[in-house]
Order: sequence, then structure tokens, then C-alpha cells
Amino acid sequence: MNDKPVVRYDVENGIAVITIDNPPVNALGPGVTEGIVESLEKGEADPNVKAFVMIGAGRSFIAGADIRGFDKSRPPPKRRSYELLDEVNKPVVAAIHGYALGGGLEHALSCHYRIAVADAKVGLPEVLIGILPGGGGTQRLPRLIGPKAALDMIVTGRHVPAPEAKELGIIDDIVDGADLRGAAIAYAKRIADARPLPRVSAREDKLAEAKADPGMFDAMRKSIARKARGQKAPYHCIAAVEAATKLPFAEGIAEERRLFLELVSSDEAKALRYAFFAEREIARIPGLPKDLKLPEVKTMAVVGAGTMGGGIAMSFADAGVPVKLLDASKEVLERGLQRIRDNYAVSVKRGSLTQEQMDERLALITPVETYEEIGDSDAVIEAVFEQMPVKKEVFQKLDAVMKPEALLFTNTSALDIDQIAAVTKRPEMVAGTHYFVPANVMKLFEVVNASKTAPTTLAAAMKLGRDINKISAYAGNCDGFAANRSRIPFALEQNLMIEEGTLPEQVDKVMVDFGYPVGPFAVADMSGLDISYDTRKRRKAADPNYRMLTIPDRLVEMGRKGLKTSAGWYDYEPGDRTPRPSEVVKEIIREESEKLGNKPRAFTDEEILHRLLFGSINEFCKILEEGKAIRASDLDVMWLHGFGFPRWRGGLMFWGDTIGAREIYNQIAAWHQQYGRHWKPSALLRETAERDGKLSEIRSKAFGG
Ligand code: 3H9
Repeated sequence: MNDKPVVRYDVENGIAVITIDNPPVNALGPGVTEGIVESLEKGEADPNVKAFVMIGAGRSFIAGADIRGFDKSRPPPKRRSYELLDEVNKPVVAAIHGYALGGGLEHALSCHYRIAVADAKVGLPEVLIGILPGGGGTQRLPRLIGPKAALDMIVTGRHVPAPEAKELGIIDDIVDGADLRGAAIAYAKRIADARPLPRVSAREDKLAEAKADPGMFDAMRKSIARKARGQKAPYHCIAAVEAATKLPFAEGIAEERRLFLELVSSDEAKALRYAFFAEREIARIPGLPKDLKLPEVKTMAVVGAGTMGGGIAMSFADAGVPVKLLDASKEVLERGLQRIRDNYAVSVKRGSLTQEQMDERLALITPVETYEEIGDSDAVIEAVFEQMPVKKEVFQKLDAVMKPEALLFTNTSALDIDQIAAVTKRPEMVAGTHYFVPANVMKLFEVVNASKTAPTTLAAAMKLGRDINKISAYAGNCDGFAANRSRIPFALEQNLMIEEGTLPEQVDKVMVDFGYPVGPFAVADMSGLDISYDTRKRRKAADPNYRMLTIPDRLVEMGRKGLKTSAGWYDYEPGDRTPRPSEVVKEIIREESEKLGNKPRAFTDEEILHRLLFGSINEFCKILEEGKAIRASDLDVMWLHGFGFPRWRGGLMFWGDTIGAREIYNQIAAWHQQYGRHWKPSALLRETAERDGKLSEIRSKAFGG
């Protein structure tokens, strides 16, 4: 047990310095707010103290309340530090470096002055974990910077860089980062005698903005309606800020508290907290030595300038990493580069990128036509055609030209990486780095550990993903790896239910109501039905028992390839992406289900939802059983960042726990009897059901579970 105090108090030349020292991020865990209160009381009572400085030790000011604490019951504090800060009669200066987030910024807002170093960030990101700022942030921030700017910060949860925070009026001064403590003490001395104390809670001037524009709150509700569908927290955030403009400060605080308490133990907040920690846990691979010396990856090469290769090159350029893009065909290379330019140009047009940033990123991508030119890169990702002989040829060439310490990665989504690695003399330096489409946008970066991959290669690949702001996720080498493999049952059920007579629009509506941004049939139309058609044909050629899907096959064969042909599962008007239910498709479904001997029947929404999701829960368990993933929560994160699973539902396994492993197992066992082999229950699922365990807490036995 570490009994180092989490809050230190010392007095220097009449200035009491309150230092929060609760690693890693100075969250407001047990003892912290109590320590702040105690220090303020001590300084108030000491006639030698003229002013206070509040500062964080280590890498940050305060990153907010301790998120783990929301699931534990803690007795309410005798005095709330936010309130005491408002009451003290000596000025308090918040000295911010690193992050001042959530309760951290709320403490700073309760102080009388705020100074920050230039690279500090401030924000109220509570909405991202399903709650609202409950330490007075919804009442003080609008008073300090106006309700409009406060709404923007509180409803998006975005981190605001210190220079912008100064412009907004959150920060009084930007100071040199070399000696923040010294600068803060000097600042405190300067303002020590200034009266009255500038208390944010006492300000009313900025609130006038809401009187001039009373419609801003409804406008905000309207603007978030699509994105915030199914969620409560963003709306409660708006309500709390609105209260700030209508109620006296103390009543506004009471209303904030009431709304906060409604959210903090909601399913939405629990799910978002789960996702927050799952996203951090996924970086850990049990058994990997902590002191591994990783090869540095500072320059990259990508082989293949198709859509995928181009997206991969962009993912590096976006992170400031120089990347060579290799394609033997000049034409493909130029087309690839043009696609990259066009993609960046769209971002510039939308305003998410400046022309200067676009130029900088393009300058980081160097097109090359020969393997020799990439030989000195620290690592290479192959993104060529998905055919084993082609991949093998590429890897033989890479092995010959790449410097001996270079890492060789493949972006294959389905092929056996052991076979690819076997053609090289360095299979220990080969791993999979599987991107999701579009590669420059999707956050998931699946790192596939082949049988000979060395721990350093694996760890370097995981780090590479994080370095380019992706979420690296471990997967074992098997058909489809972890993410795509776990989604196969979903895609299969989607089609089988159609054969039983349900319609694409019905399935899509259920999934959109569940929280997906778009239903699976509309997504299939966007991706192009011909892609899965080609995969099915390939699989059938390799395995005569492979079950073909006649309905989507017929659609492709009659030219209905999706959005690009203005017809797929849905009809589309030219130039319009709105899916419209199709009579043609309805008729094909009727004919094909009749041929299969299926009598059309009505599906309930619940049956559709469970048929789509239970199969993947079963597959998650099989993947974990085989040691091809580490934890259930990793697979949940993969679905959040690879397949658009609604974040406020936590993840597939977390959602499964709201139903219960036992009920899911029983249903799967019943469908196994009814539909056959593809519903065979996983032994791990059965075992979890029998002991009433939690699906989201399953950890593969191969990794010590
Ligand atoms: C709040 O403040 C409510 C208030 O309104 C008051 C209500 C009354 N709690 O992310 P990292 C851990 S709600 C507990 O890898 P980075 C994290 O789990 C809160 N733990 O580092 C990890 O642990 P481990 C509002 C926390 O540098 C380690 O710290 N605040 C918390 O990439 C390092 O984290 C937020 O929502 C926490 N609050 O990013 C901010 N924060 O090593 C949440 C971090 O065991 N935090 N940990 O895996 C963040 O956004 C990022 O952690 C931050 C640093 C940007 C600060």
C-alpha cells in the first residue's frame, strides 16, 4: 500500500501551493478532494498565506473524477471542494499543464484565476462517458465564456488547446512551461491583494447571450438529433446549460446535480465507462516482457497503390510519418495518388483540413516504382491483391530488398500469415496489420500474431498502430482473424432471415433502432454487393460444401451491385443515396424462399436482433476458446471501431450481459436444434452460462483467463 499523500500542501513566500499527486493522471480519487478541502482550510486560517496555487504533479493538472469510482459507493464529502473554492477569501490560481478535464477543469473554474502552459488542454468530456459535468461545470462555464461556446464544449466533450481556451476566456494567461510552479507563484503574488475576488459563479454578463438567442438550446438539440439517437447524456448536458441561463447559481447547481444523478448509474453511462476502460485494456498483451527493446519505426513503405494501399499510406501521412507508396504499374500509382489527393481535397472542402495541412501530408507520400527504392524503410505493409501466390511473390521480393532489421507486415484480411511468412528468411519479423475500410478513417488496427512472429515484432506492430492514432487489437492467425471472423455469423444470419421471408428494410430498421448509424443491408449496398459475391465464389471453388446465398447472388448477376449501380438491396434515384424498398427485390426474395421450401412468416424485431447478434456472441466465445483473442472486451472494442457498433451500448458482449449468458446459451442451443450446424454452441459460452458468468469478463485461457 502506497501511503504517499495524494495532495501536498506547502507554503512558499506567503503562497500556499496545493499539489495534486495522484498518478497517473491526478484523477479525483479517494483522498484528493478531501486533501484539497483540508489545504484550503489550512491556508484560510494561516495569516501568513496571501494566496493559493493549485497545481498537478507529474504529467497533468487533473484529468477529472476517478471514473472507476462511479461504480463504487463513496460517502459524500463533508465539504465539496468546488464550493469551498468559491467561498475562500484568498485568491486561488489554477496552474494547468497536461490535461484539465472534467472535474479537473471544474476545479480550475472554481478558482479565481487560471494560467496554463501552451500545450495544455482543457475540456469537459463527461458526455463521452454518458454523464454531465457534475462539479459546477455546466453552471460556471456558460458564465465564463457564454452559453453558446459552453454548449459546444460540453455537448461535444472536445479537448480545447490552451491558446484557444485563452481566446475563449477560460485561461487568463499562457505561461512558459519550463517552470510552471514558479510562474504560478509569481502570478499569485501579483494578484494576492486584488479585490474583489473574480468569482465565476458571480458573473452574469455572458448569460445575456441566451436572452438574445433563446432558440440556441432547441437548435442544439436538433443539430445532435441524428448522432445522439438513443442517448440521454447529450440532452441532459443541454438542459443543464439552459438551467444556468434561467436559474440563480445555487439553484442551477442543484439542477445540475439532479440531472447528473439521473445519468451516473444509467445503462448508457455504465456502457460508456466499460468502453473507456476496454479501450485501454486492449493495449496489454499478457506474457509480453515489459522491457522489450522495440525496433524504431520512423519511415514506412506500402506496397500496392489501390484503394486500400492508398488509405494505408494516408494513415501514416496523417500521423506525420514519411511513407513510400510502391506500385509496379505507373498507371495504378498515378490513379492511387489521385485518389489520395481527391480524399484530402474533400477534407479541405469540408473544413476539417487546411490546404497547408493537405500539402504537408501529400509531401510525406513518395510514389516509387521499384522494390529497391523502399529497401531502407523501417517497416513495410503489403496491400496487394488478396491471392496467396501474389502475396508470396511480394514477400519474397520484400525479403530480398528490405534492410535486415525491417519489419514486414501484411494487410491481408483472410489469408494464412504463416504461409506468407514462410517464404521469407525472417518469419519472426512478419505479422499481420489488418486495416478496416476506409483505412485512413477506421480506427481499428488488428495485429495478427502468426506462429513465428517474435514478441518484439508483435509489440512493435501494436505500438505502430497506436502511434498513428489507431486502436491496436491483438488477434491470432485463423480464418478471418478475430474481427471479421466474429462478424461472419451476423452477415450469414442477415441473409438467412431474408431467405425465410423478412425484408431488408425490416432488418435495417431494427438495427438502426438498436443504434447502428446505418442498417446492414444499406451498408452492403454502399460497399458493393459484388465484393461479397466474389468472396463467396472463391470460397465455393475451394470448398464444395460451402453454402451459397442465392438471393444476393441473383441481385449481382442481374446487375444490382449496390449504390454504384443505383440498385442493390434497395432502389436508388440517380444522384441520391436514400435507400428505397424495392419491389424487384421483394419478388426475388419471395421466389427464392419458395424454392427453398420456406413459408414466409412474420419476424418480431427482437427475433431479428437476437438472430443477428447471438451468432456473433457465440463466435466471440469460440475465438476466445481457441486463444485467437485475449479478452471479450477486446472483441467489443473491435466492433466499436471496426463495425460501427453503438458505443453507448458498450460492446456486443457488454450488451449480451444485459440479457444474460444463460438466456443466450439456451436460445442458441434451441436454434442449433432448429437450424443445424452453424448454431453449434461454444463450450465456453455453455460454461459461462452454467456458472452465471459475465460474457464481457471472459478472458481466454490461453492468456491466463
Ligand atoms: C468527471 O470528472 C465528473 C465530474 O464532472 C465531477 C462529478 C462530481 N479516472 O488514457 P490513458 C487512467 S468524469 C480513472 O491511457 P493518455 C486510464 O485508465 C471524468 N482513471 O492516458 C489509464 O490507466 P491504465 C472526466 C483514469 O495519456 C491511465 O489513467 N474526465 C482517468 O492517453 C492513463 O490513461 C475524463 O473523462 C479517470 N478520470 O490520456 C478524462 N483518466 O494505465 C478521461 C485516465 O491503468 N481520461 N485514467 O490503463 C482521458 O481522456 C485520458 O486518460 C487522458 C490521458 C486524456 C487524460
